[in-house]
Amino acid sequence: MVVVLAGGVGAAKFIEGVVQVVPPAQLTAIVNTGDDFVLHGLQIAPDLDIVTCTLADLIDRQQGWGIAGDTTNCMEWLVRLGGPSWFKLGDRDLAIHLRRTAMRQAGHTLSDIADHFRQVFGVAVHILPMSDDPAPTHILTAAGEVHFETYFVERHAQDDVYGVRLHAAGPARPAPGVLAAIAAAEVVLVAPSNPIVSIGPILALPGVREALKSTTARVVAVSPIVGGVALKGPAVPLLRATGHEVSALGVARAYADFLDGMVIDQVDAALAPAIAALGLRVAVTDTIMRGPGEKAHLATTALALAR
Ligand code: FO1
Repeated sequence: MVVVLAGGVGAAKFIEGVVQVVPPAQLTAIVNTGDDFVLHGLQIAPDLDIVTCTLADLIDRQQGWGIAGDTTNCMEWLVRLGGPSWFKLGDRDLAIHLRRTAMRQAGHTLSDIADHFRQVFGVAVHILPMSDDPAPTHILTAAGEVHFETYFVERHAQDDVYGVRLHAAGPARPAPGVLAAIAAAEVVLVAPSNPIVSIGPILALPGVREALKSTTARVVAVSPIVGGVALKGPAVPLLRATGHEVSALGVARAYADFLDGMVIDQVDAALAPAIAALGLRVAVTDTIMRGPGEKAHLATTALALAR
């Protein structure tokens, strides 16, 4: 069994590589739910939907989120009726959120719903939300404390950031199966996702860091920082605001207590000795996932480092 700790777009592309080299039914993705929020009265779960819809080949590949070829009739009327316009939700995407909300109201857990959706969409990879409890990530900014999606999408990540508050709704527990999957895994891969707001919320759940330290699985991360920049999203200001060096070495240090190995990009080859000095194995390769070949290559490199 292989477990992948996952955020959104970068993780989904990475898992597309892993399923080329590992039977999908032997793979479990543990997905961040810190981005989840309520809009138009609907429960939105961006990273779960991005991972599920990417693996189902339904995703809008240009954006990395939303459904390919979706229409926007409902959103246009929601805005016309005075609703918020800053978070774009297509008609089919809205159906997912309507159904999720109805199932939550009927008493189903987020885990039940994630499993139902992945089966409906024909995804063989097991998809576990990190928690069934609300665990919103808040960003502490010059404009006040706001939900991650408000900071990132509504306010275009323009505010100065002073800190991050994970699980802002109160204590959250790992979803059923999360700790067991890590304990039983042969390999745990940390996807090239934002270490602070995508992987950070998973690591902050009680027992997860301990499970990663005590598992017999080899734990290997792929650096989401390449040449000092993030391929996508606001990792740079968030790493800086939380006191981390903005580099593959900074990410390695943040994970060093549970990590066995790290895959870094070839442009960061000079950092390999410093990462190895943390006691980690290091693989240096092209980590930019342009197409299926590069995704498979990255997955193979990470698995080889682990094994
Ligand atoms: N990201 C945006 O930048 N703008 C949007 O309007 C937007 C809508 C959206 C709808 C559904 C969904 O599943 C994701 C969506 N995202 C949008 C992506 C999302 O904000 C982030 O990329 C993730 O939360 C970070 O992983």
